[in-house]
Amino acid sequence: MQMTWRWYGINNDDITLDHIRQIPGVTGIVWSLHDKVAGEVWEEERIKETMDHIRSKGFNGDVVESVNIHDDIKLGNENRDKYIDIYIDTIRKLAKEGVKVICYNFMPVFDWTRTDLYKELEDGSNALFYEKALVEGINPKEIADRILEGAGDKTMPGWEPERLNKLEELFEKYKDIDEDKLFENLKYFLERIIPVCEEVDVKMAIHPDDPPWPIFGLPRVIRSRDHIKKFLGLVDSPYNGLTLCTGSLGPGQASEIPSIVREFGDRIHFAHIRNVRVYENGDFIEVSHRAQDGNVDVVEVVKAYHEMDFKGYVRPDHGRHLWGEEKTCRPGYGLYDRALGIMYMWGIWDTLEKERAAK
Ligand code: CS2
Ligand code: MN
Repeated sequence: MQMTWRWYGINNDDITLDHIRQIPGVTGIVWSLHDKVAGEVWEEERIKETMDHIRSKGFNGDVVESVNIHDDIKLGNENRDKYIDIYIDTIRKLAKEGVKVICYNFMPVFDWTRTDLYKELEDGSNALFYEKALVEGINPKEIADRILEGAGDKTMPGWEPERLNKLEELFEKYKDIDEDKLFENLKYFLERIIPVCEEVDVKMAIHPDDPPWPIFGLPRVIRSRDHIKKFLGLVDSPYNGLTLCTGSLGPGQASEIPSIVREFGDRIHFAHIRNVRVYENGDFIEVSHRAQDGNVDVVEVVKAYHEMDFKGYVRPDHGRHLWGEEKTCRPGYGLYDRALGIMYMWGIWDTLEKERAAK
């Protein structure tokens, strides 16, 4: 596995590449042009500038997370071809600079959703929390306001204020889009982009929906083993692959994740690994990577990747906020817990490597 770290860019992240260099075994930086809204053109100079900076510190910039998809593509309306052309242009430009994997998601309107960004855990740290009943009864605008308020002056991918200001309009457009229709629109998108990816050798890696169930009446299509199977069949090419996120799938089916990894391993290009604790009423909170701390058995997950000799990219996904860092860090993206998570994953991986060598 190639260990990576999600970094938000020059002047957009308190954690610098010099900090990241001190975390053992991190070879790649997962990046994006975070000021770009979905559907905007990515300029070659900006891509090159970021890649050069990442490389100047000894890292690769092989993975981009994310190039976001314009809602008109998800809606399948008359503007979609224009936005798919722009997406293809970005794929080609990223390929030219050496990018290998693009992570994206196909969630209508919202990216990941939480009700509380700083919920306190027993140990005094705090983390992202989801209260199921609250989301079932609340107006989506209120959730958006909570998230934006919690993020303060930090940009939050998927929660762009420009877009959220038009929430009612957006919801109106989605009213006739059900799961089948969304799959159809996803297929249309893939059929246009995957041939280009094959030509320029860039792998697409869709991220599961978070939480893995429909919210606010919006369909969600990447949320279980069966949905993943269907997705991979839409265009059966290794370039049409997955970002397998244990944290996103966790609240729905934590115990099945190791078998999902084994089943779809050859189509997983990027692994997000983290743990969640799921309560009986469906609420969940993000916890440390340690298997005992939550419902995702991270030891079994890493074992599954090791068995298949996984050569793809891995990153710790979210972390708890530790030692007061919530005052400065982007929610879910502090330094300490993600670094601890990396050491946990290496501990498992290196032990398995030694065992294998001794056999
Ligand atoms: C990420 C997602 O922070 C996170 O939860 O895992 O926002 C992810 O980047 C997107 O869904 C992928 O497009
Ligand atoms: Mn993830």
